[in-house]
Amino acid sequence: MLTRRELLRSTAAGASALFVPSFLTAQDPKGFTLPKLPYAFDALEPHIDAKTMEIHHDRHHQAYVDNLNKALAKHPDWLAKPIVEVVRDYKKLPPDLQMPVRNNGGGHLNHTWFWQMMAKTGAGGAPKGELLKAIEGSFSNMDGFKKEFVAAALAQFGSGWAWLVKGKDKPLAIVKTANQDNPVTEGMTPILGCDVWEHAYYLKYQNKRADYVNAWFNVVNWNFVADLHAKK
Ligand code: MN3
Repeated sequence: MLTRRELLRSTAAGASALFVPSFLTAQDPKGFTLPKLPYAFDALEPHIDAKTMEIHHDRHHQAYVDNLNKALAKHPDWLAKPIVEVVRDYKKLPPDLQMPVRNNGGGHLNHTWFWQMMAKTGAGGAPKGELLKAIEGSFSNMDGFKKEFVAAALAQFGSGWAWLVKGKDKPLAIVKTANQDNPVTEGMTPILGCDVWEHAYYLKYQNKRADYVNAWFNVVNWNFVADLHAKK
């Protein structure tokens, strides 16, 4: 369970308060490391298959970590920053480093978050209380929310992510980002994200992205999402 994790206010968040889990703010000064998956590779079966999880975590995520460390090798001050700040502030880097850090830092941030946003099949709970109220306030009901989320996931041409973020006008909003961009770069706070790169689903779902996203809803860690949502 992730509910015990302390959520920290990011100190350099600027105007808008940004809450991120402590596993995204703790940082080893020697560089970034691949976090352990919080469940077994086959924990999300039958919705997400074990082989996909193994390749996704051990190879894709590892590659983002390795390439990020390589890109920042000559910038120890950046290597020591929490990943969420690296991604939020990458435009302050020298121009030749911005793209590799945007892509690989985003990849590391997004996947570190993504693993926690899912839970073993049957263990993720369901939206309730304040979170459910916020979802209903922004999307009428759960079905309306899911429909809009799946539509955003399908509308992302090529690789990217669909996100549920704390909205400015409405309690919650859905946005999509290309490649490994994260809404934190635009000052938004994501509380749920779905990886719609083909590497996240192709082995089992091939070109059927909608089937993947609908199945993925079965392994969402709503307890974790509620934790993120509860932080003001
Ligand atoms: Mn991925």
